[in-house]
Amino acid sequence: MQNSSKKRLIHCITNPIAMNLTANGVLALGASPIMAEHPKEVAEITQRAAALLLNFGNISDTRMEAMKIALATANERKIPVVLDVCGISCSTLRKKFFQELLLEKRVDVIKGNYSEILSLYEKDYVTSGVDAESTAEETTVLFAAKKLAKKYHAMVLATGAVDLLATPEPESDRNQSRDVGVMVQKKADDVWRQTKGSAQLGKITATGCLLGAVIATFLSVKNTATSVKNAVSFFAECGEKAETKFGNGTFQLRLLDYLSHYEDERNMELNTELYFITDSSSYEEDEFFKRVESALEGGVTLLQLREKNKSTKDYIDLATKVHNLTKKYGVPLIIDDRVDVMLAVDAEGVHLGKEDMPLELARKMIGPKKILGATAKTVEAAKSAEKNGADYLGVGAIYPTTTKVKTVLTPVETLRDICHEVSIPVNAIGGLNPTNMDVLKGISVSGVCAVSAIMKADSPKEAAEAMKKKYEEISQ
Ligand code: TZP
Ligand code: MG
Repeated sequence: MQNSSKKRLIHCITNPIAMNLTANGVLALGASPIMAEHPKEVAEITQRAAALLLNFGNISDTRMEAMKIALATANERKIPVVLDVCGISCSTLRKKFFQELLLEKRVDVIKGNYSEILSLYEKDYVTSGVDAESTAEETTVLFAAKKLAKKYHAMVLATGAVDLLATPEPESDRNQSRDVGVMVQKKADDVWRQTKGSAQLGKITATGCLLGAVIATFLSVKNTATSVKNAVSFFAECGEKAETKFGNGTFQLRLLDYLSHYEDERNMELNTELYFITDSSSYEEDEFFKRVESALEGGVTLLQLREKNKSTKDYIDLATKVHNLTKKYGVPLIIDDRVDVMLAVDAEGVHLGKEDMPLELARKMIGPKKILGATAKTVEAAKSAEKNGADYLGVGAIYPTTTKVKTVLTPVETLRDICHEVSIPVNAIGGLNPTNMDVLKGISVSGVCAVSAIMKADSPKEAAEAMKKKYEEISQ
């Protein structure tokens, strides 16, 4: 994860059958597992954790007590929580405990297989064991998942041959953390399905429980529906790659191997909070690099190299040097306009406007893992960019820009509507600086973009710090 040498702690209160695999899976992802479950120590542990996993498998009195305490601590501290309702369809005790646990507290994700999710919705639904095959139709499970998402204000993941994720309906008040705030304001029918995975996952005990921990680990970086989708997709891909004719034991080892390739395979995390877009036109190269590095020191989370007048060769040369700097700070580099330059320097992403390469084509060329950014000035353009593969949107100009960019102003009302209509991060852009960002208050933008406020500042570092601080203040 970005700029962090310290590993994120993932607190897993789970069943003994799953503990070893879960702990190894979290380690494979580069995070640090802790399986503490003594009721007298869990509050202390949870408060230091970056995410909490509660798993109902093989439940015991001790773990039930520990889960209540850990969940209260996680809610207080706004720590993301995944609740795996393992085995709930065959146990009245677990059903009652679920109701008790969620009476006053909330979780971010409720996860179960089709039977488990159905049994939360249909009071009389009972199965004979934790691995019970469900014959339920996808549409029936989806209906239940949507209702549950609304009732518990949580994302509901139903796993099966087709994995289904329902996200909750909009809420009037923005509660919990900022990211949850973004998530709950989305459309009611925000449903996601995926068909990837391997039947061999079902041959190893506790792989489903491990997925819960993988989701918690992804949520520990960013608490959004996108993180859940990425976790589920990544896990399914690891399962597919691990498939082997050799046997179940080898499959389990291969699964852990692929999970441990996560750090190499993924791009750096997309965090658009403070998106700095460069403009080298007024500076000698040395001064330009000094300013870029100073901005990185100030906590920029995403950096776009934006060159309109350079030859291909000069663009590539500059991008290579800037990439060396951004890598040092663990910040993804986005190349403006040019898919070829992005590919040439293996930057983390590319940003495209409506005159540039169409998004679907760009996505095909850059593959699924690179970051694809798009400019959108209307709700319609935003929805179509999301559909065509964009990972984030830049929306503006909110204020007139002092750069040479020719752009029309975008009303903040349009920005607000776009934020409601798409699930990907939306950033505001155009003339923004710490003194005029209050206009974004109450709009669920995922971050702000700036050229001049940082590029032209006496100290880009201090300007970046001030902008980040202001963004944090307005996004409370
Ligand atoms: N798109 C809309 S406004 C803009 C772009 C690229 C430039 C933003 O620059 P500044 O200096 O933050 O106004
Ligand atoms: Mg462009």
